[in-house]
This record gives sequence, structure tokens and C-alpha cells, in this order.
Amino acid sequence: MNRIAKFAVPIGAAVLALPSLAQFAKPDDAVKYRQSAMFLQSQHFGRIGAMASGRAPFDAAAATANAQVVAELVRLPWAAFGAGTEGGKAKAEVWKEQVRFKELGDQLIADADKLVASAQSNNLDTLKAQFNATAQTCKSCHDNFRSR
Ligand code: ASC
Repeated sequence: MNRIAKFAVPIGAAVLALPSLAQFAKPDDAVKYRQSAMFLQSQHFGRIGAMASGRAPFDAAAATANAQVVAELVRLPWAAFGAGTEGGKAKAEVWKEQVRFKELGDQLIADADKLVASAQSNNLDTLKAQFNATAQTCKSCHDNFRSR
């Protein structure tokens, strides 16, 4: 290994291993980031909900487009719950029950991917069922890990 690589590899590994707070200039930025991601999720998820409940006409292409946005967004908040970013609406349980918290985050990602497929199916009942399953995952996490 040349001299540069000898230093660059361990430094690269150390940077990757830094706690997620390192991605944010300050803890409040992490709080804003995760709240912003979840706000956007609620907007796009809500547009699908309007179709699922009959408040808006079913449009499979629009449902798919919204579900694809949701599927991207649900991957974002988790890195913003790093050590030292306690606060906002997050209960202390987020940091005390990290395994359960991660399971629910992973469940949401899996549900959102299925939501895309359900929207693409062009079948309103299929979309409704997966919308409800996804909303239930949102709710389980909020019930356990969100204070208000
Ligand atoms: C939404 C939204 C949530 C979830 C939750 C599901 O559209 O903003 O927080 O769904 O209400 O129960």
C-alpha cells in the first residue's frame, strides 16, 4: 500500500463510521430534517389517502407518482435520529429502544415499496388495503415513539 492509501483508507473508514449527527451542522438541523421529511411524507401519503377514502377520484398514475415519492422519503428520516439529536416530537424511547424503532422504520420502507406496487396494480381495493397497512405502520411508530 502506498503512503497516501495507508492514511486515506483508515480516514475514509473513520468518516463513514462517524455518528449520524456528523451529517448535520447542529442537532436542531437533524430535528428539522426528520420533521421536514415526515411532513413531505404526510403530504404525498395524504394524496393517496384521499383516493383510498373516495375524497379524490382514483387515478392510478397519480397514486403511483405519489407512492414513488413516499417510497423515497421514508428512507430519509432515520439517519436524522442519531445520538445527541434528542428533541422535537421524538420520545426518549427512540434512543432507548433502537431495535424496535429500526424494525418499524424498516417495516415502513417495505410497506411503501408495496404501496408503489399496489398503485401500479390499477385496482382501488388493492391500493386501499396497502394504504391502510402503511398507515397502520405509521401509527404504531407514532404511538410508541412520538410524543404529540
Ligand atoms: C398520514 C399522516 C400520518 C399517518 C398516520 C397514520 O397521512 O400524516 O401521520 O398518515 O395518521 O395513522
